[in-house]
Amino acid sequence: MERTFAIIKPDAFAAGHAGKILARIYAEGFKVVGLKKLWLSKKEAEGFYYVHRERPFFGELTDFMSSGPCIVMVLEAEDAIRKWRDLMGATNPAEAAEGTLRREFGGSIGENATHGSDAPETAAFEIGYFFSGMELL
Ligand code: 3AN
Repeated sequence: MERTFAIIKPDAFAAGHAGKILARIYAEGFKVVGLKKLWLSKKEAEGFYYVHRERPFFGELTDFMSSGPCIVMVLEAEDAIRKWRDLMGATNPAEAAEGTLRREFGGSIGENATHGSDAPETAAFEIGYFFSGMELL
């Protein structure tokens, strides 16, 4: 079993899509090991996206991620990292495959409804950024 870190981003949460996204998560066979609603500060968003600090969209991305509440989750499944990225679809919703979450709920490359870790090291950092061990029993 593998764990990955996921976010229902502020755009999807504000649009009322959290319930539908969670229903897909359960339907695809993930176990939801951790879940909480948060409203990130700009600083917290910058810390989370630290690896992207040199990218031109860093300011836009961290403004958006701190613009409203989101839901952060730890999902468990076999091959969870790849499985969750497949379910999300491509970063740009316009390029995401039919049936993926970003295709259905994403509005643009910046406001794309969901986040998912891209590798085991990233998942470990991201899970630890938001959850203590005791919250993931
Ligand atoms: P992914 O989330 O699919 O792994 P990354 O790691 O390339 O994509 O980018 C991290 C986040 O940065 C994306 N989820 C998206 O919200 C944002 N982002 C990526 N590219 C752009 C862009 N060209 N303009 C604005 N935001 C972007």
